[in-house]
Amino acid sequence: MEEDANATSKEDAFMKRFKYYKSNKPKPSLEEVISVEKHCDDKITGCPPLDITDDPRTDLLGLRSLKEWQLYSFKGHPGLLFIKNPFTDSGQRYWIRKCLEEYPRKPNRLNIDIESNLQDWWAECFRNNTCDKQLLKKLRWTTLGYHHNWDTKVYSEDNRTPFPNDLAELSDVFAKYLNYKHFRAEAAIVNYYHMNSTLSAHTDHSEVNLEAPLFSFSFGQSAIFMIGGKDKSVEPSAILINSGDVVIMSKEARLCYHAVPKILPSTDSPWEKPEICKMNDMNIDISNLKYLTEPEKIISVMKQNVDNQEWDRFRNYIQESRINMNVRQVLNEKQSSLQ
Ligand SMILES: O=C(O)CCC(=O)C(=O)O
Repeated sequence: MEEDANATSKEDAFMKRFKYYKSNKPKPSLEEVISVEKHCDDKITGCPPLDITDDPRTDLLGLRSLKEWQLYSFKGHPGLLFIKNPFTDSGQRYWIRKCLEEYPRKPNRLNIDIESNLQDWWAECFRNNTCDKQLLKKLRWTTLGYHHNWDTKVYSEDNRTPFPNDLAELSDVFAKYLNYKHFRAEAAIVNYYHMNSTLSAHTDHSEVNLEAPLFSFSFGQSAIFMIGGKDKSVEPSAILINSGDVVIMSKEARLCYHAVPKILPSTDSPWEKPEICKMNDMNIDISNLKYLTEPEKIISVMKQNVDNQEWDRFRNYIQESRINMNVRQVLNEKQSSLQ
């Protein structure tokens, strides 16, 4: 009997922690939450800077020079990697705006499609120059490329639309940095969280290719990200994710249970920093682009974003929300379709 009770409590290790961090009354202690800012040396290892030449695409994609990137690994979670905000402040504005204004347009799929099949969610939210707050709050996810099927969890060729070039290019910079030479971004889920949102425990196992890493880019409010093992009995760790941070689930960590039990108010708003005004000094080198055919479109959006008034709608949203772009490769290296 005692053994049974133990077994149940072991199985529930992930869920117990999830409930603990999710709770509002009482509020959880954040003491055990691993943060790269807190120098948790017993849990995190700062990786020495990789011997890498800079990537000419960084400025254009709103990234700092690779030489400045800070890469971490986690002692209890082999394959889990973390890059502390490698984005410039104008880069943060760019990607936040893309996730709101462009990615939720058709032909991409949205959670609200079942009730209202909108061509352009963001434009609809601001139709007639008024803000439809209810509609703004309703968006929970957008899918890109191979669309994740939430019921069957199976990707299919007839549920696929073009993957955005800029996000493919961004993911390629990260893949190259980590020496994944053949990574191709083919599917993404963009998650939209409000202050009371959570994402329950799950594994991402629908992709044919489970060797390729999964790249997770976060912007806006902070979050507690939990990651455990291949089943829920493994005691998970809780990690603080701030705006701009990138989590990479590779190797052993690729199929581990993970969840987001809590959104926390961010202590910094990098998307508000005055560095944004330096747009004209940017060193734009468009050589070596792999997916982007119209880099001038990115420059144009970045320039528009300098205008604080124009950026106001995006600011109002992100001040109370978190956005996460979760990018995967679906196919094996030599495969060109699921057929
Ligand atoms: O929001 C996050 O940090 C994680 C999102 C996630 O796990 C997913 O989309 O599968």
